[in-house]
Amino acid sequence: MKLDQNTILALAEHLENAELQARDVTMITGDQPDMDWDDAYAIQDEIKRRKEVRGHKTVGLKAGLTSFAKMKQMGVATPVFGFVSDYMARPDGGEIKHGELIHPKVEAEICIVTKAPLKGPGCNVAAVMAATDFVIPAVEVIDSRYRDFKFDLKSVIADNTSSSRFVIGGRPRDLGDLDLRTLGVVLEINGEIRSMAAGAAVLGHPLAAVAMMANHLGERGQHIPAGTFIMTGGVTEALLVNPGDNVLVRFQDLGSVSMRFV
Ligand code: 0L1
Ligand code: MG
Repeated sequence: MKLDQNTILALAEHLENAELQARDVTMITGDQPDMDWDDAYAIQDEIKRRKEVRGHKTVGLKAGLTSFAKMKQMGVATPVFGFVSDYMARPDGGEIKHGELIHPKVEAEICIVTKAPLKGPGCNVAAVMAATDFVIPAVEVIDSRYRDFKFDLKSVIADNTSSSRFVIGGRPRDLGDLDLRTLGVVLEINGEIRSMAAGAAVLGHPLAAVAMMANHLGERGQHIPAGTFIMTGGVTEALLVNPGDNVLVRFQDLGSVSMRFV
């Protein structure tokens, strides 16, 4: 680690305030060019600690930048990992207040809930399959706190991978009834098809993102507990939304997820 504890605490407060006040900020590595990956995750951990101290529950984990489309969109080659809190959840078919966010984008995600702990290193897709309780679809609303989306990966990790809102919908299905690689996803905004993809867009298999997450946590002496909701990453590129937009995502075999931005 390159940053001292006071700097980590100050940067976590700075980024969390930007999230809660829907105020954009400049990329933090601009002022902290020596910041390393451990510093970035330490800032994210401190943001999680701050939320939990205020009584918010951490209700899920997420992998981000896992699809070839998103990696291309963001010009990166490595996934990132973050978390979602209880207050970020919105009901399927409900409203999301655009004014509470900076410049939200939507992305369709194949998610799982685990029924057994997953521990790295050495976690692979088969181990994740054995630990999967059920599959469920969601739409993630990401909202980078960085002005004009100008950031690098370390800044994104510190900013809890742009987590802001998420909507779980559709219906839970057993993994054995699905082929997540060929599972099709169609994303519409205001009735217009804006993006289409299959599950294999996420690292060849969406559960590969979960294996990478378990291995990432294993390096830090952590694991994925049983009963964890995990978002495997957007299958498509992320799409900007405006007030008044209706978003509908149809997931093959899993039903649909919708929301309206007001
Ligand atoms: O969920 C994600 O894919 C995280 C994306 C982080 C970068 C961004 O805000 O686009
Ligand atoms: Mg995502």
